[in-house]
Amino acid sequence: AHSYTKYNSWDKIQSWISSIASSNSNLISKQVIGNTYEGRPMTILKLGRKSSSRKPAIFMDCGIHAREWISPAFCQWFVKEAMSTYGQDSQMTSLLNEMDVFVLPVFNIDGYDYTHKSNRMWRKTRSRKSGSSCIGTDPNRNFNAGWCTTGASSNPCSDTFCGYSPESEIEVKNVADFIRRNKSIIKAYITVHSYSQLLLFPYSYTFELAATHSELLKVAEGASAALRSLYGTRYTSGPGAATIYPAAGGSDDWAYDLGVKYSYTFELRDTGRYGFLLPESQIKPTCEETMLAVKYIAAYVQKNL
Ligand code: 0X9
Ligand code: ZN
Repeated sequence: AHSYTKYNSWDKIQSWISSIASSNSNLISKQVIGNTYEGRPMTILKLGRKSSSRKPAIFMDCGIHAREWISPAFCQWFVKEAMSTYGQDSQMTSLLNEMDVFVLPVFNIDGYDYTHKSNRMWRKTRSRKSGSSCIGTDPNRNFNAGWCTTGASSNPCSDTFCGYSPESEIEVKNVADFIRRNKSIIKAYITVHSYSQLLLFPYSYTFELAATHSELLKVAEGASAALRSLYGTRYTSGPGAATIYPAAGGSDDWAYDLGVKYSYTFELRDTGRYGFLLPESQIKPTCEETMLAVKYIAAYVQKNL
């Protein structure tokens, strides 16, 4: 059965998506933005009080990289918490009254499924192209942001393969199309990865500072402090290139350059003891502390609409 404190398979997450949406039909609507390479539906949950006017929104995705299991676990936790605290917690109530939150629980579904069935350490998508026997593209190297200029590989066998062209991956194209279509209402972009305990923001494709660097840093430091207040978990914040490594083609840089002013990449627990194999006993504390950081960013965005 589905559990918020376990790493659920894609099949369980898929039925969870249907059931949480139907049991909260006042606050959740579902939208399929396309299918993955292997044909699985990519479903976005829109959380928010129904409104006749188009509300400003936050977009959040989890599971860009297949093996980072704590990430989809967080998106599921976020949706659950949003539903159970709406009407109780004043910040969540106000957030969902005034804004919508688009949640894509698993971005790279084919890869995620593959990590459950065949290779736990798989990172990329599962697409194939004639001419190479190697499988998959790194979806976080496939966005059109300095594409394949640094920290990415043009070798299809590499784990950081940038793909044959920007948005060559159908999953990337589906998400980019959705964000472009909703560009006027999307005020923040949050993407959840693991591991390293970092809160990153643009840029990663260049060492140049973003035009709004100081504001991005200030919000990241506030969010990290909120996160740390619960269990003392330390996060480092900063621009991707200088904080982790230069790497082009990432979703955060792409969304920022499109005009989404608040664009963040979380790298959740831990710092390497377990790495991608974070024990299930850490799902609850990790999700609880991360909620505080995401809510901090959301509150800031809401206040500055
Ligand atoms: O390399 C990545 O894609 C991310 N780290 S991970 O270990 N989860 O693979 C960091 C992404 C930072 N942002 C960009 N490179 N744009
Ligand atoms: Zn990742």
